[in-house]
Amino acid sequence: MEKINLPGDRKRLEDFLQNKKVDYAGELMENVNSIIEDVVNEGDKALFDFTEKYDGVKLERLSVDKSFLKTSEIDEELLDSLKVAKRRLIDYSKSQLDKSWYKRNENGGFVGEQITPIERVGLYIPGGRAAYPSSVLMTAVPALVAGVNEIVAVSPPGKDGKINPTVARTLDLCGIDEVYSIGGAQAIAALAYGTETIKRVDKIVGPGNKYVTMAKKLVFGQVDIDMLAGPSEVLVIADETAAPDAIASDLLAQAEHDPEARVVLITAEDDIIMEVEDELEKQLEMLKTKETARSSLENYGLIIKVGNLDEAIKASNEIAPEHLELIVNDSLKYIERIKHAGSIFIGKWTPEVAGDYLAGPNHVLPTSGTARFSSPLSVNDFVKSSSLIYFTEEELRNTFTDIERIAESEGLPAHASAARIRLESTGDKND
Ligand code: HSO
Ligand code: ZN
Repeated sequence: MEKINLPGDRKRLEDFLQNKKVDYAGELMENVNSIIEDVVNEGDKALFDFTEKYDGVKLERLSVDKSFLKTSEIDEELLDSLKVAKRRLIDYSKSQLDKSWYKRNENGGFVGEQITPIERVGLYIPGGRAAYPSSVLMTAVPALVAGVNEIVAVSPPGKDGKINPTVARTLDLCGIDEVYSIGGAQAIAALAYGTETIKRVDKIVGPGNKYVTMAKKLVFGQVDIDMLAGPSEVLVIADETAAPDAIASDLLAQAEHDPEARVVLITAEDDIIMEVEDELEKQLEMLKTKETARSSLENYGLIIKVGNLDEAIKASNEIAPEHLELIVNDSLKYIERIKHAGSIFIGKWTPEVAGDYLAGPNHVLPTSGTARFSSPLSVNDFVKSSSLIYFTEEELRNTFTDIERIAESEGLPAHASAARIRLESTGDKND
């Protein structure tokens, strides 16, 4: 892992932050745009063609057999653990859900918000290395709790034309039975615009590779999307009380996701740095995923030596990491000073992986510094609100002069009269 000192190596931190930005222009955009156009123009045919080209398999049909979802092989104990995770996620999502509200005014009217679920949502579940059952739960559960009527999923097929069996059974665990074995930008296009077989959705959620992410960016507006996810990140702030082996294993847990995963350690302690580096070497050797993890650490790993905890927090706020671990004495004391982070893991007993699987909060989190302005995926991403306005005659009498004045200043006389005429009208007397 690269090592820098702060505040001295400020320039290097800036490069690191710059390096995290995903390039959403150029060739990638053109390629993905042309995939989307083909799906819009040719529908199902384009989906079959792209699946053959990119996934190397000739599909007979796009939709996944319901019986495959129900009967795919899964370890029964794993299924039990997924049920535990699901229950805890449901619980968290329920507490999180925005409720409709009304506020009466003194004239007997009210204003408020009515919350309604989005009708139809598409979940993108990656294939290959990132075909995680936990990501099925993280995207499906909040949609279920929000009351979304139709939840469909897409996931790329393997060479046998089938989606990952564990993913399939987890979808079944969530009661999702409309599933298509397509992936990549073409799947996003199909969800956004619809084809002969696939009815378009209102919102697409879930992580994917850079093609998927670019496609989500390009279809935004036609549909809503959750976020643009970059490679996963963890940042650990550690003091002298932190256990180096735990720090190292948390860094590795992120690094093993992706050769481009970003892992950062910030500490004021030279001893911690040395011991963590030793631990990393030791633990890496034992990992099946060591190649991926090593390449993440070598290319994107960063150790930042600071003078004290204040500087550590300042640097962390600048980085705005997806996951932030506070492994310091009296950790609760620092929570409010963390301004930008997707998810904050507090204290030595809280490994980031608890959040990946079953703590309750969502593991779909803002990456690449976007925690500065966005939040974890939540049940509230699956609802929307309509504002409610109920005026009584009194309330209108009270306010029409102001309405009139503003309308006239905007040069809109029909606006002024729409407020005035009701008070002068002798017609309809109902309320
Ligand atoms: N740490 C990943 C989520 C994940 N981990 C899924 C294991 N499975 C990004 O938040
Ligand atoms: Zn993870």
